[in-house]
Amino acid sequence: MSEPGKTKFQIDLRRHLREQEVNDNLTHLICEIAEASKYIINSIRTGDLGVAGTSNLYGEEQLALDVLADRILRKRLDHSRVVANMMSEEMDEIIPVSPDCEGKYSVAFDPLDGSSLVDVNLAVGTIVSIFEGCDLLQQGRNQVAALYVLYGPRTTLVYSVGKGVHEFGMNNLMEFTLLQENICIQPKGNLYSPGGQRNKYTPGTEAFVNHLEERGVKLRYSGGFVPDINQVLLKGKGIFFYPHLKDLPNGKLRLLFELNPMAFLVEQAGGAASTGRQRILDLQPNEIHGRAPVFIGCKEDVALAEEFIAKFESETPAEEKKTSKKKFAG
Ligand code: AFP
Repeated sequence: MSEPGKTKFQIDLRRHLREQEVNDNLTHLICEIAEASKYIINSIRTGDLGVAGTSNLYGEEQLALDVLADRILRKRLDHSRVVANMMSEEMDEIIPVSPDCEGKYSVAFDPLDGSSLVDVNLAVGTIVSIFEGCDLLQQGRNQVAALYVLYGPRTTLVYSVGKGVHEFGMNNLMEFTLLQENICIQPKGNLYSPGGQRNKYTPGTEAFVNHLEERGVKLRYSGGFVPDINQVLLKGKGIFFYPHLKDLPNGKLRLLFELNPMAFLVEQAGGAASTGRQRILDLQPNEIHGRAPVFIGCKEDVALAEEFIAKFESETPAEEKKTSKKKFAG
């Protein structure tokens, strides 16, 4: 129940978390992440768009903004007193924060996903996955919370603690206030976001895309995972995919800090997230930077993708078989 006299949509993030009966430590953690986003926004607006002169584990040149956003979040989490372990796309390994796991959380995050889009002024975002305790190499279905902050024409934050998906907007005082609660995705959509090069699609994905185009589904793709997923969530319809490719059997997106949190949010909104063969949230990661193919959005469209893949690609590629059983290729 919101405070008498306060309309539901003046509720700030901390109050909403309290109304969802989220415990104090997790409430504090989520609010600290929201607080960090204010400094990330500032770095996007005023920061150096150049390169940091370093590269991440993937050998990708780190942009100054990537490194800055990573530092901002890392510092917040470090001093939050409720984090046991953390890791991000920019880190080579898991960073221990506290040996004591009791009442604490482990956090995997992509500090500035899509950062290469900033210099062409397209939307980017921060993606966060939260587990209880010390273990970050758990199946995604064990997450206790997931959220993203979208730095677009407006700055919005979308979170779930397993009780629906809720969107907040940043006001002119840089506070996050409730925009909408219990976001729902329809069973079938009318837009698709196809990642990866079309000429590298495998037969099943190719057949699926042909079917979508014959159905008159519109293509919407920004190159940023956060705005593209946000579009599917807030329009309540659509499917995003970055599939297994002929030369990339595990696709491009990272399981721990891109796919797991978005799969948690989309499933909480009534959608689905699959590798094309199995549920993303059931994947058992064996190493922190593993990748997986992804089809995520309307439940019926994801199921259809799986049908096309099963029909046209009876054999699971050797690479994915090895990956899904033992470890994720880096
Ligand atoms: P960067 O973070 O390197 O810009 O990559 C963004 C991303 O990981 C994800 O946000 C997009 O969905 C995907 O890559 C886009 O990949 P393509 O540029 O190959 O379409």
